[in-house]
Formats: sequence, C-alpha cells, structure tokens
Amino acid sequence: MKPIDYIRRCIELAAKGKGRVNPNPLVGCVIVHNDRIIAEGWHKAFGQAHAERMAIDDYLLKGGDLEVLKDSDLYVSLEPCSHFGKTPPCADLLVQYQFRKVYVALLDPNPLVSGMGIQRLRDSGIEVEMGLAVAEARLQNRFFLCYHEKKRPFIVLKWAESSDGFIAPLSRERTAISGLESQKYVHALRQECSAILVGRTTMLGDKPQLTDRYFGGPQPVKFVLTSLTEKGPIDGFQVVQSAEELIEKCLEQGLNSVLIEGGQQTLNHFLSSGLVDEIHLLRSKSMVLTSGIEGPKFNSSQFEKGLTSENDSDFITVYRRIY
Ligand code: AOF
Ligand code: ZN
Repeated sequence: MKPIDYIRRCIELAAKGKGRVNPNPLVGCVIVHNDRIIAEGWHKAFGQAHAERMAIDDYLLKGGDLEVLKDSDLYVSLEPCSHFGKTPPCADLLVQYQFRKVYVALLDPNPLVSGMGIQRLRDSGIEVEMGLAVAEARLQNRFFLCYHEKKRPFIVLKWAESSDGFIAPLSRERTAISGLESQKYVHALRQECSAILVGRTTMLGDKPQLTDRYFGGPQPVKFVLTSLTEKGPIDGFQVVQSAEELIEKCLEQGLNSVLIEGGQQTLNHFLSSGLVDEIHLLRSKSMVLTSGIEGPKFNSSQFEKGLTSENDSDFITVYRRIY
C-alpha cells in the first residue's frame, strides 16, 4: 500500500468516533512495519485517549516488541498534539517510542498545537511528511476546522420536501414527509452535530424532541430562534434571537456545529445570513401536498452538489458551500 492508502485507513478509523468526540476532532492512526499494519487506534470520545495513544496501546496489548516500533512508521490523520490537555502530548509519545517516520494529513489549527507538534517531532530527528489526503481529511473534520479557522460553528441546514416542493401543509400541521430510512439519516446528523436549532413556531407546533434516538452518545444542545424578547430557556431550549447570537453562544459553550431543522422562516434567516456551510435536502419520491409552505430557495451557484443518495421513499442531496 502507498502512504496515502494508510492515511485513508486512518480517516476510516477516525469516523468511528463520529458524534462522540465534539468539540475535538475525529482522528485515526495506524502503525506500519514492513508494509503491514501492525496496530490501529482512533479517538473514541471526548476526554479519552488520543488516536496515537490508542494505536500504541493496541500494539503493546498484543505483546508487541518495542524494538519493532523504531523501525516502523506512524500514520495519523491530524498533527500529533504538543500540549498537556486531558492527556499528555502525543508528539512526546512518538518521540519516546522513536518511530522512524511520521505521516500526517492535516496541521492541527488549534492554537495550542498548530505546527508545534510537527516541530517537536522534527527537532528530535523524526522525519515528518505532511499533506496526504488533505481534501478527505478536511471534509471529515469540517466542524473542528471551521470552529478554529473561522471562529464560529459549522452550520448545517436540513429540511424535507414533498415531491412537489412543500415542507408543510398550509395548516402547518405536523405531517410526515420523509420515510423511516430518512429518519435514521436525520438522527445520524443530530448525533454528529454539537447543537440543534429550530424556530419558535416549529418548537411550539411540532414539539420536536430533537434527539438522536438511534445512535446513542451525547445529545445535542438545543436552541430555539425567536423574534420575541423571551428570556430563556424554554423547555430545555436556549433562546436566541439571531444567527449572530447563536454563534456567540456556541463559542461560549465550545459547540462546533449546529443543525438547523426549520421551519421555513428559520431556514431562510440562516440562508440570508450567508452563514450556511452545508444543506441536506430530503425530497420525497411520492408524497404530494399540492399546496403548502414552500421549501426554502437558495442560491445554487454558492453551493456545490456533494453526495446524493436515495432510499425507498426519498432522494437525499447534500450541498456544500463553495468558499
Ligand atoms: C491528537 N490526537 O486523537 C486528537 C487530538 O483535551 P484533549 O487533551 O483531548 O485535547 C484536545 C485537543 O487535542 C483538540 O482540540 C485537538 O487540538 C487535539 N486533538 N490530537 O494528537 C488525537 N483528538
Ligand atoms: Zn494528542
């Protein structure tokens, strides 16, 4: 296998931490000796051991010989950290075990690390190669990167439309538009995001639980957007009056991603704020409403079409903001 293939394996491992590591990044690591993976690890949950530690522990638990590590390369999807956080610096660990060479996908934008991890490895004589599979690694860690690079949470919009483009009947009555498989898809999104927001009308009308009921892990923090001057919280929802206030609160609370679930006014408020990073549009294959509240319109030249998929009842399209 080539170095990029080992980094891709790191990215695959990192994905196992989805929904459990926020606000930390998703990180995976493999140790390679004589062109063979001899150990693997990933960051499993916030506050727990980092990917590099997990891979080394995997090797040690299997009774691995320490001398072999000196002749091994370590691959990791994010720069090894250089700070004492909840765990000691990973860079020191790699120096301690004297790896031959370290391959890294991305620099860590966290100001506590940001280049210092790589520097520490190089200072101790370990060769470092950077920048493998960068696009894939950046996509996987888009929440974490956005938070540190743009100093705001990553904003995801999601809505479901009938086959004729309505998100609700005119009565605004709660109506199931998408099918069961799509519900699972939405729960996975909820699990991945640190926070979730709905408009006041949706909160009072639909009484949505906004929880992930399929995948487990920490539940998202809940926000409601309202134009009224209510002092929160209402029913466990923190109150915000604008996109800007939401961002402020997310920064205060270390929330790196928000899923905006509707209704129409709320979705439009975010679309016109220019802060939307990603849209997940679920469109029913057969459900017809004939009239109702129209799905939001967005400027498609600002977005590129990403993944498209379908299940029994719906088409799902992901649009990503072009910067
Ligand atoms: C790594 N490997 O697997 C991860 C890293 O509070 P802590 O100690 O968990 O530190 C969190 C920070 O460490 C996080 O913001 C990011 O900069 C880095 N995460 N680094 O070497 C890992 N998860
Ligand atoms: Zn670390």
